[in-house]
Amino acid sequence: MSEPLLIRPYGDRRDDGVVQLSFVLPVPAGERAREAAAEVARRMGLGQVHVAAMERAADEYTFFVVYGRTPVAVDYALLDAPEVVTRKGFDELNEIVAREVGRRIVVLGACTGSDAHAVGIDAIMNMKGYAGDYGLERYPMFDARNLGAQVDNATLARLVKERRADAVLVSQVVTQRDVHKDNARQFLDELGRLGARAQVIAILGGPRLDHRTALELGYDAGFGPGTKPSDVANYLVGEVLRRMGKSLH
Ligand code: B12
Repeated sequence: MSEPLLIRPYGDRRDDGVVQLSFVLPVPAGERAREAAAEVARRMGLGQVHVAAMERAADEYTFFVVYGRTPVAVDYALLDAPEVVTRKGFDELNEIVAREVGRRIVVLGACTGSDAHAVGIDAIMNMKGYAGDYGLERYPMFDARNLGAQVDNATLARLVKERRADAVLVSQVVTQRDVHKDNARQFLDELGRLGARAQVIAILGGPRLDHRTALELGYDAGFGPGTKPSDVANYLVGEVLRRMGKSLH
C-alpha cells in the first residue's frame, strides 16, 4: 500500500481549498441574480463564497465567476488514470518507423458528423503544426490525410477500409446532449459493419475528451485539450509497433 497523499485546491495558500467557478443563470443581472449565484455555490458545498464577476451573457442570461472554499480533499496516491505518454522526438520517430515498420504509416483524420470545428484536427495534422510542434503531415514516415470537418461517418469508414489505413483520427468538439459520444459510437459501428474495426487504430480527440472516455466508447486511445501532434505521433508509432509484436523502447 502506498502512503496516502491528500491534496486540496490551492488558491492563495497551500491547502486553502479555494476554487473558482463560472456558470450562467437564466435571469437578468442584478442583486437578486448575484445572491442566486452565491446560493448555487453554497449549495455545492462551498464556504466563504464571493461573487467576483457578474456580466450579461444574453437577454435574460447572466454569466458569473464565483470564488469559494471547498472542504474536499482527494488521495492522489489512490488514483488510477490511463495515460498516453510521449517519449521520442520528430527525427527519432521517423527513423524508428523507417527501420522497424519499413513503410509509411497511413493515417486518416476528420471532424465527423455535423461537427464543423476543424481547428482541432488541423492542429494535430497540418504541416504547419501547433504550439511549436510539427503536425502529422510533416512526418516523412506518415502518409497523413486530413479530410476536414463534417465528414460523414459512413464515408470515413469506407475510406479507412479502401485505403487500408493504419490509424483513423476522429475529432469531436460539439458535446451538447452528448452528441459527441453518439457520433463517435456510430463511426465505430460503421467500421464494424464493413469488417474494418480490427485493422485500424481508432483515436478520438476533442476539448471534452480524455483517454478513459475514449476507451469506454470503444476507441483505442483518446486525447483532450492541449494535445500536441507529437503526443499522437508517439502513441501511433508505439501502437503500430506493438501490433507488430515490437516495442518503442
Ligand atoms: C472557432 C469556433 C467555431 C467556428 C469553427 C470554425 C472552424 N473552422 O473550426 C464556428 C464559428 C464555425 C463555430 C460554430 C459553432 N460552434 Co463553435 N466554437 C469555436 C471556438 C471559439 C474555438 C474552437 C477551436 O477552434 N479551438 C481551438 C482548437 C485547437 O482546440 P480543440 O478543438 O480543443 O483541439 C485541441 C484538442 O481538443 C485536441 N483535439 C481536438 N480534436 C482532436 C482529434 C484527435 C484525433 C486528437 C488526437 C486530438 C484532438 O487537439 C487540439 C490541439 O490541442 C469554441 C470555444 C472555445 N474557445 O473553445 C466554440 C465552441 C466549440 N462552439 C460551440 C458551438 C455551440 C458552436 C455552434 C453549435 C454554434 C451555433 N449555435 O451555431 C456551431 C456549430 C456548428 C457545427 N455544425 O459544428 C460550443 C460547443 C459547446 C458544446 N459543449 O457543445 C463552444 C465550446 C463555444 C461555447 N462555449 O458555447 N464554432
